[in-house]
Amino acid sequence: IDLMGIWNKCDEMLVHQGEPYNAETPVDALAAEITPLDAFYGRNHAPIPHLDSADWRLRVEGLVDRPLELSMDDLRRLPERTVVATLQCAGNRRADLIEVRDIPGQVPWGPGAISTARWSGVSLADVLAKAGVRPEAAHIAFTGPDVSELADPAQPFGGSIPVAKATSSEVLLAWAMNDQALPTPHGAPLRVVVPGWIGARSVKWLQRISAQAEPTDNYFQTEYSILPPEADPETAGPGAGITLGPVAIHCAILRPGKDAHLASGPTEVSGFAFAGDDRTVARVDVSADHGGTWTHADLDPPENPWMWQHWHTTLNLPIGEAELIARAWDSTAAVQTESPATVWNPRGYANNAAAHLHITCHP
Ligand code: MTE
Ligand code: MO
Repeated sequence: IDLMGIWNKCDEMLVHQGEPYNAETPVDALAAEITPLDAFYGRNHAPIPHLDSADWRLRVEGLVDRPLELSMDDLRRLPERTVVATLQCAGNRRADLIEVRDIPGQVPWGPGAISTARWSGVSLADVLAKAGVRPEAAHIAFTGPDVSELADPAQPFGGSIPVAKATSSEVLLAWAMNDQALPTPHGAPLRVVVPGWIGARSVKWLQRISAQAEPTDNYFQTEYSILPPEADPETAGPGAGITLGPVAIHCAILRPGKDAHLASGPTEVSGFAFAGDDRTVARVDVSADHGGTWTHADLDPPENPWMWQHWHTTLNLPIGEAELIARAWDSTAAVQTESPATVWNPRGYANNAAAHLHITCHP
């Protein structure tokens, strides 16, 4: 069957680019615990490849005792695992950084380059155990087939994670999303899902896993890094930045909407927060007076550490213009920084500044 054919995009997607396809999840879907498949954000660096799952093979090689070549049938003989996990692009909320200073050539993501699915497949740890990862291996590298024009030199998309994360129970090689076959745009027949880490490490259309002593030298491994503000991303070398791994605590205000006009008085304010890595969200504070006073929002309890948590509260809004601010704390007491200016970086990654929202209230 042609999976692309049965994959419908929700009409409300905020499409930043058609080719490569880059689109963010609309607000209604961000407010749901599990994102419907047709509204799950899409982040691509090259045209979406169409792989025939019958001929497809996964190679497992490098510092392993038993190199493997596995078909989908081979993989399906391993125990099936399911993890509900939020996936978030490192470029999420870049638009707020662009307001501080322009970031040319990068997708101006709002708060919707994030979604949550129920992922099913095999545990990466089980596949690595079959291959026998040697003690000298410290990193597990993933490679897909899609060659991006951005990569220099030209090479397929890839990334790596440390062995400790790769052998944790939450990292999956997934063939299903929300109990349906993984759609082609999301990586069919098989993708990596690295819960709590930036989306770029969850390599789609996975073809090769390699155990190695060092992180991968794939272009995208260090492209996804935080450069110092004065660095020129065109000339910065691979070692110039802080390579991104775990997501940092952040939140978004979903309702009211940006620049909304509404009646003054008691108003429901809601959104989500995502802690990243193996942390949970501990508290979300919301202010309508520039941080003079804060209200603690009602926060959904964590179902597992890999998921976002939604929150809501009621604020008494005065007549006139107002700015709502929301800031989240995680279970290690890390809190979001106040201003996007603090975290501005030349490629516009990992914006975890507090959420700011301008509204106007009428009598
Ligand atoms: N895998 C491949 N092969 N090619 C890609 O361009 N994009 C990465 C990651 N895996 C990418 C990839 C990035 S940056 C993100 S944020 C997620 O996939 C997005 O996954 P989605 O499109 O299923 O939402
Ligand atoms: Mo991403």
